[in-house]
Amino acid sequence: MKKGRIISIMIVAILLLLAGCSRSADREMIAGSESQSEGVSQKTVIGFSQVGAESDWRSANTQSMKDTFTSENGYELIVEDGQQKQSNQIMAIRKFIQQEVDYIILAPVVETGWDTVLHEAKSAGIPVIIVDRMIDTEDQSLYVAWVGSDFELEGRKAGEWINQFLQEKNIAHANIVDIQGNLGATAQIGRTAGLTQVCETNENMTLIASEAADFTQARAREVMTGLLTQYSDINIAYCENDNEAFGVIEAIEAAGKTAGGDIANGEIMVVSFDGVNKEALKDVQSGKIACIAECNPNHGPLVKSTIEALKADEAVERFSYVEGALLVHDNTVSSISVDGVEYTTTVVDEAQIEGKQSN
Ligand code: GZL
Repeated sequence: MKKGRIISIMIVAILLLLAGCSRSADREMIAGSESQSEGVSQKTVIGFSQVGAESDWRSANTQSMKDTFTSENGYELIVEDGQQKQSNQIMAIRKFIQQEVDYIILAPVVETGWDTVLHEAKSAGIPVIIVDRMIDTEDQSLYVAWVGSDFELEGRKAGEWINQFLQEKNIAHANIVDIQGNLGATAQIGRTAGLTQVCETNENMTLIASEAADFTQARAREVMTGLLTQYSDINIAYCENDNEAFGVIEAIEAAGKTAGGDIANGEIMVVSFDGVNKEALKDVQSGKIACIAECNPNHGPLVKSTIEALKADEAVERFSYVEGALLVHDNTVSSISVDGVEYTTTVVDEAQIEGKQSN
């Protein structure tokens, strides 16, 4: 073979080799955010589009996925932080499609607006699992399973606990403000609906105001500060997560009032959701927060069993629920009933606090 031809074949071979390297480099570069595996992966590759890092619950939820989908367990997990913007989450899903991941996990910031991008994932043959909040779609084929909490039940449990507490303390009536999560999130929709349902069926509880605070401490402090100037007769602050409760307590104390259960003597009772960190449970132990409807962030194991079933072509649970307790300051109310189901309360002690993560 002529010398020139050998050289041109070698040049083509080198160019092909470089193209291959740049593709894998592109993949690492496209992955951009955290990928939990080194080098070329023979692993099951998962793209996880997370809402953001707006709360301690969210961080615990992300950690649950990282603890579950490890390289040792045969997975490569790519986590994309949506910073609470749907546009970022849609972009992340498109990256995952481009990277040809094996599965997509989506924790949707809001319920609507997912059909187009999930059709793209479906066309690419990538199964999608929804976690935490729900999506609102006519096309049930756009996702194979959902793992999360029953948020309306959480709200009804917290609302019923308030109702029982008022009766036990012989408090004839209480005015309640609802410090809501980001509007349109399933957790906000459900927790608001649960409280509303209890208020509509019990004359001792009046919902005097509802305002969104996006599940964040800073926004909740601003919202509660405004409500305290608007209303002089707030008895209970119903906070749709613990980070909001921290901000609400700051606002109550800045206004020279006390966060506590002694409503009859002017204290403002704080009720909250999540219960994932030590600070929140210490506030329950001190009485600054009277009750937390726990929301379990540990979705990883249930999502993993769903993916393992899919890999083995086995039947998949379409909806899997994680359970949560009612964490309380004292046993004024030892149990509540919702739809005929009894839920006992758990008085927070050092053991529960030790078991939680630090902020
Ligand atoms: C609940 C989750 C909520 C948490 C908040 O499952 O969607 O979002 O309660 C978080 O802390 O921001």
